[in-house]
Order: sequence, then structure tokens, then C-alpha cells
Amino acid sequence: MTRRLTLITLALSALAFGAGSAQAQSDTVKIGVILPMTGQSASTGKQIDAAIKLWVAQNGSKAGGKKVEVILKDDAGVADTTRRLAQELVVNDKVVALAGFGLTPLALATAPIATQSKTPLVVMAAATSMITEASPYIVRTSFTLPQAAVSIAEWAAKNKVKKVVTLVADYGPGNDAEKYFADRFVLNGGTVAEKLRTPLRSPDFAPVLQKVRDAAPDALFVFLPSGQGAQFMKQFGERGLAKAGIKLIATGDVTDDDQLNDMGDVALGVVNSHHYSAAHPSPANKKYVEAFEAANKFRPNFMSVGGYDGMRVIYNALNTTKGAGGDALLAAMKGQIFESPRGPVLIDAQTRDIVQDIYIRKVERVNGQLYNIEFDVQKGVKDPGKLK
Ligand code: VNL
Repeated sequence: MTRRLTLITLALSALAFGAGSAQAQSDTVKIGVILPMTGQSASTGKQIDAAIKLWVAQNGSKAGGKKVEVILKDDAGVADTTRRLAQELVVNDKVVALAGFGLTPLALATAPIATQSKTPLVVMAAATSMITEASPYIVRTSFTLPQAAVSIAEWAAKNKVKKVVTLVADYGPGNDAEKYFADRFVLNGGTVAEKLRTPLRSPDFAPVLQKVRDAAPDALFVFLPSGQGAQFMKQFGERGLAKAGIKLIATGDVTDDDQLNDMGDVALGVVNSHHYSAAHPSPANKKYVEAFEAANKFRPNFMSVGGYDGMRVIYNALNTTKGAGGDALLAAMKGQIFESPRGPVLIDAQTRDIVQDIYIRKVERVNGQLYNIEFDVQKGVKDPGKLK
């Protein structure tokens, strides 16, 4: 009896050992994607998930000689959930990379897990400058708010805008947008009359728009996270700010391609700065938009290219390491150069942040549809938050 039990125990542990070693040299590598698929930022999850699926459909589910398995988890935009899901993906699923991260607090909450487990973490959406400094394992394929805000501040100062009020969402990327816009605008001779903020969750724009009216600036500069632009634009229109002669300028998060076409005439003429427009006139982008719209029946926005290029960075790196993870995979992500649907892109090897062109655009109606039409560009913009 004892002997039989021992034999069974031996057999079981041999099985367990066998399974373990099969896992270690598995033919499959897993990528853990965490996105807000529900809740206030669900449109960001929807866009990035669609882009990841498009990448896999176009490039196959093999990289570095291994089968790639993407595991998608919904954090509903709640940081404690993001961290817990990341932990499970690392410990139980043994993912080679974590990816996604729809909001800054979600990326920051997960940074220690990337560091402790030496798992590369690809930020596809969140855009506060300092995120890449929260872990040496973080690589970013989205953008930074300083990249966008400095460019529109330059444009405003050169285009008869003297007095501005700023309005931002009251958290990381809003702080960045407010600071980098104001610093550059004032440096170029402008005045910031007032700095207003709305909460990240369920903002009400009516009271702040009244303050803007009272301050009567030449322009209102706005940053709000993807998903809030349409509601803001509606209230901006209803409160008659444009009629009062107050120009609207913004980062492209506000004139987001996900919602732009439904915003109506109030959005026409809004000048804004960003790294991606669905109307970007390059053959690579035409191909991207056509394939994306055919697969999804909605237009790709700037979040989608962060997801698409994030997958590209992971696939490229897996091809270099032949499927190995950890420090080798991280090293293979650094310094990548490629043409994105947005234009030429570099993953800066020192900062692990993205270097890209920032476009100045104006909302125009083209063939009955609203688009951000690019009319000026600043080439190869490094995150100004890292030029200290
Ligand atoms: C963030 C920045 C989120 C820009 C956004 O949309 C955005 C962020 C959800 O870092 O939280 O457009």
C-alpha cells in the first residue's frame, strides 16, 4: 500500500515535472493584454483590441518561430484590477510581455510587477510623460502629452492667439498638458489667464465653460482623455463660446477619430495637434484604415495605432530573441525603427519612449465626413518631458 502510494506520488511528480519542462520550452509564447473593455474608457479598449486583432490577422500568429497567443483581460479602468490581472498573467500564464494600459493610473499600478518579474510592459495608450520612468521594463508605443501640447502652444503663439484659458482633466496627462502648453505659450509671449480642471470620472463641463466665457480669452486650450471629446464639444457649442469669439484649440484627444464624425459643425475649424489622424495621407495609412474599417465598421483612432505598433514592437522583438522573454526581449524592443500608419517612428533606446512626428491639424469636412486634416508637422519629436 505504501509502496503503491509512493509510486503514484512519483508518477504524479514526474507528470508535473514533465508538464513544467514542456512549459519552459513551450512552442507557444503568450502576450497578456489588459484593457478597459467596459466602463468610461471602453472605447479605448475597443480600438486597441481591434488593432491587435488586425495585426494578428495580417501577420499571422507566429513570431520568433513560436506560436503567439494573445490573452485579453478587461480591467474596466480600475487600477487595483489591472495590477491583479497583471500578476495573474505573469505568475499563472507566464506571459512574455504585458501590454495595453488605457489610462495612466493603470500603467503606474502595474509598473512594479514588470520590474519584479523582468517582464517587458508595452504601454499602448497611457500618455503621461513619467510612465516610462516608473519601470526600466516599460516601453511606450502611444505618445506623450508634452509632445502634443508643446506643438499646439507653438502654433497658437504664431497665430494671433495672445490670451488663453486652459482646461484639462485633473490627473497625470492633464497636468502634463497644462504645464507644457502654458510654459511654451508664455515663453513665446502669450498669457494664460486661467487654468481650469475637470475630474477624470463623470466630468460636468457647464461650470468651467461659464468661467471660460467670463474670462473672454482669444482661445481655450483643452486636453481631455479619449472618449470625453464629444460631450465636451456639444456643451462648448450649446454655451455659445464660439459665437462669443473664443477659439477652441486642443490636443487631438478631443477631436478623436472615434467620435469626431458625430460631433457636427461645432468641431469644424478646431486646430489641434497629435501624432495620428485617420486622414494621414500616406500609402501605409490608407492600407491600414481600409483594412481596419473593413474588419470593424468603425474608424481607427490614435489609440488603435498604439495597439497596432505595440504588437509590431513585440513581434519584431520575439523574432530577434527567437521567442525568448525577459531582458533579451526588452533589449530587442529598444531602438526599433519602422513606418507606422502615423508616419516614421523610433523607440528611443535610452528612454524606451516613442519618438515621432507631431502634426498640426484642422477639422474639415471631406466627402461629407469630419476629419483632422494635417497642415503642418514637427518631425521626430522626442518627449519634451525627458529633455530635462
Ligand atoms: C490618457 C492620455 C488617456 C490620453 C487617454 O484616453 C488619452 C492617460 C483614455 O494617460 O490616461 O487620450
